[in-house]
Amino acid sequence: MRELIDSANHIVLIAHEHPDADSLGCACAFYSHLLRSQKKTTLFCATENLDHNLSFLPWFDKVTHKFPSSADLAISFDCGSFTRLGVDYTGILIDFDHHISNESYGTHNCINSDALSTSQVLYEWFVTESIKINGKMANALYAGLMDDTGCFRDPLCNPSTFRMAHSLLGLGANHQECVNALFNSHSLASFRLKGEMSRRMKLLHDGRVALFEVDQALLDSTGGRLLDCKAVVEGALSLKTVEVALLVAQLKHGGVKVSLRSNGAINVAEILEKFEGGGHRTRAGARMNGWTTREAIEKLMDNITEVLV
Ligand SMILES: [Mn+2]
Repeated sequence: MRELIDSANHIVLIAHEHPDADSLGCACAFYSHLLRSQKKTTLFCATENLDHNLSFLPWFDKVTHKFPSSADLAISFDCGSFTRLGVDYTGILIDFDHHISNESYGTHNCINSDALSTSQVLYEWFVTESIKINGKMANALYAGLMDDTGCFRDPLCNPSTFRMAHSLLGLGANHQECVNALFNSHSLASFRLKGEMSRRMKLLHDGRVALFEVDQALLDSTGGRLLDCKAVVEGALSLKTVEVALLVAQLKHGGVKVSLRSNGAINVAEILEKFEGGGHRTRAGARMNGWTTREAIEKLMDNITEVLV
């Protein structure tokens, strides 16, 4: 893989559509790394309106939404499936990822589904390859780890998670900047949305399942975004009895977006794989085109009920 990178003339680094700090952070970290080689490099993301909370990531302003035709190597970060790239690229592709559901769509794949973030996969690759991690790279990788572990609250956090965090902080990652941007900067709209979603939350199966149904009217009346809903769903896991939290959100142009979170007891990626979704044991998502929220809730609850022992 190192040879591929060394011999390429124009490398494109791809963050997935609607990127989070893990995907974009990795791409930015790799961009910082390649800048030292003075190689032609493009930072690409198909989504035009990036989440402004991510603007603290290094080289955020360098992200372009037009895929360069002269690229002879692409590297994708945190894209669990080929469609998440948001571009029909057919050349040589290196795929760095940690999704269990990843189907190894790259021509070269660097996937570790035990890693809690793609930034962990990338960090370990940098270490193996003896690539020096500068302060900008450290901050971007730390942001990815923090985001994907829910600010280190994921029950799967383990000694290697904290060893990596410790090392990155030593290399110049800024904890305060990352935590403020990723976890302490809510919009008023998201706050209002949280209140309304909490009020409407349904507890099922003796409180073991928290169900959130979100329609367009709720998003419109609060001004909240789909992205804001996910944090609310994750928060429901802090309720003592809740093992699984389910969000079914109506999409503007039809179909529904599903997010499923678990406290680790149940593998939610397995459930959503049946609906062409995927993710991780504790966090998974799916887009169900052509489904109404009613139908989706019914079918998903059937599947959840089956695995609740
Ligand atoms: Mn990730």
